[in-house]
Amino acid sequence: SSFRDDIRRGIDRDEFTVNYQPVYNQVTGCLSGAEALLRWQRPNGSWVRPDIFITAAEDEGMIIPLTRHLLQLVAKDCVNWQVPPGFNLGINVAAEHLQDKDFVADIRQFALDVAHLNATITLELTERSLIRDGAEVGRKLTTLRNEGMKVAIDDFGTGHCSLTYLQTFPLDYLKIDKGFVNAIESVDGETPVLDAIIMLADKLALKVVAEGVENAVQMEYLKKHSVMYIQGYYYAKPMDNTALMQWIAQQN
Ligand code: G
Ligand code: G
Ligand code: G
Ligand code: MN
Ligand code: NA
Repeated sequence: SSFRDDIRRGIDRDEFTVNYQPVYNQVTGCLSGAEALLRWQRPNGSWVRPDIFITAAEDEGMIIPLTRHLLQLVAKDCVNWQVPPGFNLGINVAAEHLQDKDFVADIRQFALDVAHLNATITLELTERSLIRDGAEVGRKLTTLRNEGMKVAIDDFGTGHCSLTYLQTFPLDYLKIDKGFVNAIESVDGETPVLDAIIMLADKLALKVVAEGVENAVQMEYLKKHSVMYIQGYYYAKPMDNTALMQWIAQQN
């Protein structure tokens, strides 16, 4: 199909770039890491929305080559980064890639490419597409975790199988979808579903990242409920590599 060819040509013609969204640790008051987010600008200057092209890539068998391309772009970008110790680099991985025989090799190669950073790579798994053969994927994730990588469940609460994921995969972080953060109405109120997710994460000893945090009320609420990591426009928007390097430099 033509989207498939467009993506392939886009890779060949270097139309993809990576934005990075800083994540804040509200306990230390410091930058804790950043999530890599792919961007696509066509030769005519228009941007293709990521939810559109990621879904198309997933549907048309292009998400694995596109993710490999992203890993190469990130490796190039981070050559000159000076990140604080323990910096967390979030990479979104699709179900199809997790199920591919070369997944572990792809991630190991990336880890070697960025080894100079001394960062921790966090693999973000979404529930957009169902993971079949959970036991095999679980073994791959265990292998990578034994080599120092972390695993996050992304967009938690929005997919088909969140609770199954919690039981099947070795996990470190739970990223709460912005829809639940958006439901916060006041600092002292209750947000029942959000509160239940936070309690669940605590029970499972998972660290929590709140996504889509846009204002002070949400930030204060999440602090009050001991959510350690904050990601959203309130702290920082996704930014290009140059802006990220400036952002990191300003932290010290
Ligand atoms: O960045 P927003 O940046 O608009 O991203 C929209 C959606 O696209 C999000 O659900 C995000 O997880 C997904 N996305 C962005 N970059 C990547 C990527 O490199 N790989 C995958 N699999 N998904 C991505
Ligand atoms: O991978 P994931 O679906 O978590 O990607 C994060 C998505 O959320 C990206 O599309 C990113 O641009 C978007 N995003 C990040 N911060 C905010 C925010 O504060 N508000 C909203 N509405 N979207 C955000
Ligand atoms: O001044 P400083 O470099 O700490 O702030 C960097 C960014 O982090 C700013 O955009 C600021 O809005 C956000 N920020 C830092 N700490 C806090 C905090 O404790 N609460 C809130 N609400 N925002 C913070
Ligand atoms: Mn993500
Ligand atoms: Na998410």
